[in-house]
This record gives sequence, structure tokens and C-alpha cells, in this order.
Amino acid sequence: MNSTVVDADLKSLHEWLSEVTSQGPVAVVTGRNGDMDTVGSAVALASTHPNLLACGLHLGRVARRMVDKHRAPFRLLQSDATTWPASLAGIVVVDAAAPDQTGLNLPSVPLCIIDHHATDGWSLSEHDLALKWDVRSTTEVIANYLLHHAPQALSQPVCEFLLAGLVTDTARFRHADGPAFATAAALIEAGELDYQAFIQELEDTTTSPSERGAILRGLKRVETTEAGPWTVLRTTAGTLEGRLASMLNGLGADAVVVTRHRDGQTRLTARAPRSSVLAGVHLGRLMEHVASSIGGEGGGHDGAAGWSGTADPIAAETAFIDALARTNKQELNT
Ligand SMILES: [Mn+2]
Repeated sequence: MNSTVVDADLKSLHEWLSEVTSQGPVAVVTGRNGDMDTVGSAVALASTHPNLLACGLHLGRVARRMVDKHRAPFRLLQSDATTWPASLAGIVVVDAAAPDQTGLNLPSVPLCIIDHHATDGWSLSEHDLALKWDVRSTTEVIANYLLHHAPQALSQPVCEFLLAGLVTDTARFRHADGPAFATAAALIEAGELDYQAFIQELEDTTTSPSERGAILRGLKRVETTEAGPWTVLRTTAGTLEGRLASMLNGLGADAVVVTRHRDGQTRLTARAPRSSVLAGVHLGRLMEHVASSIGGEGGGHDGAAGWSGTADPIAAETAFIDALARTNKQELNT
């Protein structure tokens, strides 16, 4: 990221926030998956002004633990029963690549989108603002905003929220880059964090017997499919499909897709190792393609992406495999 662009973006964000928070309450809305990056971004940004309130449909397990630990203000919403205050002056959406990814019907107030996904399903109007950075987590954008424009908000809990989003979105720095490490170091320093204690606590994620059973059944159902030049591991899961996909991605195939079908909703969760991305795979674009051919919403990053909709699970998985099969494999210079 060019530092002139960064400075200009952060200044625009500061002006937008100053303007709307002077007019009334502003919701900071998370992506509906409630992962640590989206929740950490919302909680940290909301801490900069009393008129900002972090809210969203769901708290993922890591995010819930962090919110409970710090008693952080976060309002859980219900998709079909959300009544927004009449005085609502604006909405900030963090870490969601498209309106559908909030799971909410957003009222028409000035909108600010802060995101790092490669795909973008937002259409914005005159009073709206978008910060789309090519960084490894949305909390990196928020951390840089706080470092430049609201350093007084960088308390120890806020730094933990931001660092936790960065650590989880990069899979413990496996997908990090130089700027991600620089931001992590700045947060550790600003929050005076004991990194080793922090990471041990973050990694201490237990599963219930039924969750372990679901993952083990998902592992038993894994099959290998050739999709053109790519070898894909595919399976189905009733829950924790992200965790299952990440485990399978460690096996070294070209890509992984996990299908979940529940209550008439189908979800695809895909992962690919860095070698596949360098050889031409972009899962976010493939999932966009799936959405354009069978409906639903799809998108994400090059090595991690998802799709959701009402299509039959076999049709959805087939659409993904077909799209991948048409992706050329570039020979890597080694
Ligand atoms: Mn993210």
C-alpha cells in the first residue's frame, strides 16, 4: 500500500466519522460470520467515539470469548427483527464483501465500507465512503486508523481485539506480509501486550464432543476429485466447516471445498494453498462465478472464499468444481 493513499484514506475516514457521529448514533456492523477480524474491527473502531456502537448478527466462538473476556460492548441483532433508531446517522460495515454478507437489511443512511476482500459487491452513492485495502485483515485498516487518528483509544483490550483479528485472518501469520507484521508489532507495543500469553490464550480453543464428532465424520467422507489440472479434496459438514477446510488444506492438495446444507441453505467453504494461488487459482473470483451461474452470494480472498445460497448442494459443489476445472494452471518458475 502506497503511504500517500493510506494517509488520504485515513483522513477521509476520519472526516466521514467526525461528520456522521456529530449527527447521531452510528452502527458499526460486522459480517454475519462473526469472525475475529470483523468483530475485532467493529469493537475497536466503536471504541473511538461514544456515538459508535458495534453490532452484528453473530459472534463466532473466538470473538465471543474475546467479547466476554473484556466485557466489550457488542449488540447482537436479529436479521428480520432489527429496528434501527430513527436518529441513526450512518452505518459503518467492516469486513464484509457485499451487503448480503451482513445478513441485515440496511437502512438508507450514509454508509462507510471498510474491507480487505478481493471481491466487491457494494454499490455506493454520494455520501458513502469505501476503504478497500489490499491487506491481510480488516483490523489492519482499523489499527492504522487508530494509530494515526485516535491513539487514545489504543487500550490494552482494543489492541488485543485488533491483533486477534490479524492473527486469525492470517492463520497465525502463515498468510502475513511485511505490513501485517509491522501492524502487529505496533499493536503489541501500543497495548503493552504479553504476546506469548496472548497467543496461548487465543489458541486454546476446545471443541465439544459433538463438534469433534462432526469434524471426524467430515474427515471420513473426504473424496478426491480431479478438476481439470487441479486435485480437489471435497467433503460435507454440518458445522465448523471452516475449521475442517483448514485442516484438509494442510494435506497439500490443490484445493479443498466443504459443502454444508442445512435448513434449505447451502454453503460452500473453499481453501487453497499458496502454491495454487501462485499457479492461477483465485477462489474469491471462482465463488463470484458460482454465484453468477447458480445464484446466491459468493466471494472472498484468493486462497479462502465462500458461497451461500439456496441451490441444491450437489449443484453448488459441481458449479465450483466446473469453474475450477476451467482455470489454467501456470507453470511456476522454480
Ligand atoms: Mn477479514
